[in-house]
Amino acid sequence: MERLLDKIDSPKDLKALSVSQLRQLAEEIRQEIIATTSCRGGHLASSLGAVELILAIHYVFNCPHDKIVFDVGHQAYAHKLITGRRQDFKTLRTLGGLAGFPNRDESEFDCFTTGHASTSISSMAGMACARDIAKENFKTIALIGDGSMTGGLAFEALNHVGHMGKDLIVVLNDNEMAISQSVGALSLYLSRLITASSYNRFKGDVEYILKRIPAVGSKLFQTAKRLQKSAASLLKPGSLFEELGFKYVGPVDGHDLDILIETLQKIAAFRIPILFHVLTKKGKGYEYAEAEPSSFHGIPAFRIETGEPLPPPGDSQHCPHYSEVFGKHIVEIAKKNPKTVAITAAMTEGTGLKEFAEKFPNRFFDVGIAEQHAVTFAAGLAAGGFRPVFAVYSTFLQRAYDQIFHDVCLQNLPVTFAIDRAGAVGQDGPTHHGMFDVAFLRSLPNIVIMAPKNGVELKSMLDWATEQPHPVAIRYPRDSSASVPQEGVILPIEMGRPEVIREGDDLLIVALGAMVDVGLQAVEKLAREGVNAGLVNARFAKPLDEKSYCRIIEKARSIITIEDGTVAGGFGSGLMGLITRLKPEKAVSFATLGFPDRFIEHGPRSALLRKYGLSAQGVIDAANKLLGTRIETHPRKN
Ligand SMILES: Cc1ncc(C[n+]2csc(CCOP(=O)(O)OP(=O)(O)O)c2C)c(N)n1
Repeated sequence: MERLLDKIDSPKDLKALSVSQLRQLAEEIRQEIIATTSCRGGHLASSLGAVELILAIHYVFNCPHDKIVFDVGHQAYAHKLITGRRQDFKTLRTLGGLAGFPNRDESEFDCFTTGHASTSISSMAGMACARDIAKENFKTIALIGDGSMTGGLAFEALNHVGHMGKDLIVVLNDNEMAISQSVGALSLYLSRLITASSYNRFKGDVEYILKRIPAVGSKLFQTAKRLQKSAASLLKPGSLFEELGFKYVGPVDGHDLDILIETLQKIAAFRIPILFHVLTKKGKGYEYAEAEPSSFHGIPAFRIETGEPLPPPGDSQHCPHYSEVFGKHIVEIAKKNPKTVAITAAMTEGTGLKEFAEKFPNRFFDVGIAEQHAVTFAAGLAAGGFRPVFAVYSTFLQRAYDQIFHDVCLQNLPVTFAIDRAGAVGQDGPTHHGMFDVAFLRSLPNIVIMAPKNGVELKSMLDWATEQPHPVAIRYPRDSSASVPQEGVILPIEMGRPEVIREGDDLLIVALGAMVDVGLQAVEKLAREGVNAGLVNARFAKPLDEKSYCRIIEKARSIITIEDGTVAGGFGSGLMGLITRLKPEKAVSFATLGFPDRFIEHGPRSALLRKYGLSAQGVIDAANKLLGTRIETHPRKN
């Protein structure tokens, strides 16, 4: 049977459909999303939960004239499918294919590029103000989840924009989940609104029944009403949002297209700030995602029939990822030191803190999507004599730069930052790559920045970091932790000191973290071609121990640094600065390998590393340039 979806090239095509056809379309969209994410991975559960909501918004409003901003944007697959990207949807998250999030460069229907949480109300309100100054006429709508509503930025926006009285709409997509269960007072408040709404419905039913009891019914009704009065005022729905200047509408069933469309049509007629509270089920329509919405939040490719994740290509024996190594070891550290406390900003599973949370509930804090608060909260814990470890993805730590400066580094407090997803993360793309942590942390006094070459070294670094009297950041990628085989005795971690893995006279390769593996492969290939290259595992991006580097570079004429991050202000530029300072008379040719000074697209991590020369071949190409040789190590075709 021909699908309705195959005839939808733009949201205009929706308008010709009846509501029952929209229901069929919703089902077809779900199947398409499940089929594509089963091959490509992606944000399945959130996207399944928002299908009817997205259809209803597009049905009532006129995008791209009206502006819809998706918070995070991980729920926007249905939007992509009905805005002219259906044919390309199968390329989702692949190199050169559709992005996993809304992107202004991808479509005129994506009015704002997103990926990080809690930005939608601010940006949508900015568009509303721009519209009014320019005397234009369109609607602006922010679609935000209850998890993203816990972010400070969303609160700041609510505080600012409600009272401006502008014509704008916030649609609150409440599934009572962030990645895990939503946390905090706002989440409790939203639950009370839901309960209040069932209470109000229940109250309506009671009134209906009492009034129909002959003779006494009306009296009973009056008495019941008096009794209810005080409780009812407590349960007045949406009063928090009303106080902030919004007209609160809801809560309504976010999978009921009739009610969604009817309510949105009414809302569209208003020209005031509206908060429309919608209840949805995360993972709706796919039994495994409904049963385990957290696991299906962001997933790798999976088997549709069973919901089981497929092993990544080439991963024959499972080797623990850095996050897993971190998660297990921080539990060991906490067992030994009762002062160890752990913090996450709504990423318990992703950062590997699940076991810690179960074993030490009193020493574990999920603060919600609130990275700024997490850092200052950690600083407070450290000032109170504890050893906080904030496990966070590199890209989300960017939110908290001022807090790292003002609350941690300036006071030299012993907070450990376990920076996961450093470097290229892969399919989530530029909003999620962890390119900048070394560059932005390196300029702050007091903080020490480290990167392990493998899982064993990550453990030693964690042991060391959690004993230091100052802040320490340890960065590691979204990757398997056994990249570099561990042989022999592990040298103890000493402040700023690198580890010499191999001596060599012709060329020196200094690699940071997981890039040691790339260096090792290059060194071995070069050795086969008669080039004697040395390899150093930097261990530290800051500080760089002068004595060690003085000795290491003594004979080196050509140096290549490799790092999984931006070269602009990164580790390589730090080392180059040190060498020119230490040996101004020495003529050294230098190449810094890393990601270039621009935003890096989405695609598999391994493909991105190859594309940007962070591979054995990339190092050999750089060596050729520096040494003026032409070493050919590409496999030859016979
Ligand atoms: C600043 C920031 N921190 C963390 C994340 C990771 N993250 C992506 S979605 C998400 C949960 C969002 O919950 P909600 O807004 O309720 O949407 P749902 O997935 O439940 O539909 C989190 C924590 C992020 N995108 N941005």
